[in-house]
Amino acid sequence: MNLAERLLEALKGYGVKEIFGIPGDFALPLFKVIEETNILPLYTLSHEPAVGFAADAAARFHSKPSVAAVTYGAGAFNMVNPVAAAYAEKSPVIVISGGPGMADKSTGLLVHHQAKQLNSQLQVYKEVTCDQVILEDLTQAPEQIARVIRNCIIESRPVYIEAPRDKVFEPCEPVPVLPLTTACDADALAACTDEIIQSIRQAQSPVLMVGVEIRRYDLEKDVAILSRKLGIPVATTFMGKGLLAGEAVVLKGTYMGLAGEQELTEQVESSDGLFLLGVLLSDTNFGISEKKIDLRKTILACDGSVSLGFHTYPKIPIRELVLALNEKLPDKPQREVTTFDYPKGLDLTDKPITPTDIATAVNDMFDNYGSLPIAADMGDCLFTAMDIEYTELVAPGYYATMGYGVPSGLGVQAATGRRPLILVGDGAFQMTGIELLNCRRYGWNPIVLVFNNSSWEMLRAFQPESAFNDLDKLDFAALANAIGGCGQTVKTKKELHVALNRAFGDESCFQLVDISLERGLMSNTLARFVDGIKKMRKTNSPP
Ligand code: S1T
Ligand code: MG
Repeated sequence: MNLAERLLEALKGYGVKEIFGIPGDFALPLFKVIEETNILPLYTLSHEPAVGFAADAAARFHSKPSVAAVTYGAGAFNMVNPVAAAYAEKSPVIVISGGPGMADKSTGLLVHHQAKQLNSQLQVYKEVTCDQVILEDLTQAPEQIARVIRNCIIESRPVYIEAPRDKVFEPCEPVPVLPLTTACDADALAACTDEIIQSIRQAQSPVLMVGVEIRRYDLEKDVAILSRKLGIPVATTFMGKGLLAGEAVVLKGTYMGLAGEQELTEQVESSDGLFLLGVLLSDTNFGISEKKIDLRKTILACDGSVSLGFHTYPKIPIRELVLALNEKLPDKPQREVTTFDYPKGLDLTDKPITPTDIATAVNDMFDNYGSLPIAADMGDCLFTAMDIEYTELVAPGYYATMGYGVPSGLGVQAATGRRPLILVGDGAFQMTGIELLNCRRYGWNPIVLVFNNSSWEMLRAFQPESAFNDLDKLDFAALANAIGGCGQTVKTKKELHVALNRAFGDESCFQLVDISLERGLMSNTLARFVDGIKKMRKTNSPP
């Protein structure tokens, strides 16, 4: 078998289920093998940022790596931002790039698609991946491929593999299967779990806050068991909204500091036993805490270590930690499972629509048709999603890049076969919304809600005096009809309800509802978030 076949065989063996990509001359041999062997399905999209976002979302849903395959130079550089987003949010994307072969490198001429140097691309990708390799020596390639894929899984971060085009068809040995467990000192693990259990038992008001790592390491069921054994309330971070969906836990909601539900904010910030499990300490998770959370009083398990107060247990992987805690803790009777109320029952009037009406209307649809997994872009659509009933959600909650919504929704449907609900602002839709033209080829039928306020509203909230936040009022419904979907424009609450009913009821193609919103309107959550940020900036600004 040749290098490409061995690589594909290994990817499949380590749990990869699909490849997203766009070929180019440096990658044509690789894509030829991908297509002709069909070891893994290939989904080509229209622009490389979408390839990266789709693979990111697929990886988040699988809790296993997904592949973004591109050509050298123009393709790979186009995808740096999505891979940076995946790195920041710990999504295991495997970047595979075609590359120049020896013949290309020895002409003495500048190679097309080359930037500064031939290895400039590798240098750039070193900044947004946890491991990298250029497969130049096929005697080493099997071990190199195994090492890089394993690191992608263990660290739950992107990795970079460059396959020179003159190597793809060369014979190659099988890629070894490496163990995916990581060394964990048993005594340290025992001491760490004892200390965690003791500090939670001594606390008056312990709270378990879960973050994205419990999904990345496929631990949601184990963490649900842990929360029941600990018998303490659970909250998610902003990034972690949607975690534990469907699990029987005492879930109090999503912590958002000043922008969140006051009672939960108080419960988290006054806790004397806050257990942050798989939580990234990002500004979007904790940037607008009403009271500074004293991290010295918290237990933080993330990135392979556990900190309690002023001391840290290094090399305690989160999987081993959760399983050891569950092993030690006795079962407890299941307490009531809290369900928190979301806005429902949209009033069907001819009044204009507000962002929170959209959440209400979606909640009404979920009651009638069942809930859908949600892919949200950056903008008020993501803050509005906080008012939508608890379901699985992929969104750039920390890295906060626009352009994520539509491609990630396509990635969710490719990865899971489930119809996604995509929430996207008009500004973000202009970046990657056109990727919907790929739906017909693959039979994808997402429901896309465009928050059309003809504005970069989130920016206007911080800098209202800037006219550049005014966007043109575009007809996205007409665009949808032109590229194989069904588009509807709505201006009133009643029209919104009718259009959503039609969209949820029609699975024949992708459905786009172009929702007219007035400029200057924000969801309740975004309004509180903006106030919180402004308050923090005022407090922290020099006198
Ligand atoms: N470019 C990219 C790729 N990502 C970004 N996050 C930004 C720029 C900055 C930015 C925001 S929010 C925002 C921009 C330009 C406006 C979003 O407009 P739209 O999609 O219409 O949503 P809404 O009208 O609800 O704001 C964040 C703060 O960085
Ligand atoms: Mg907008």
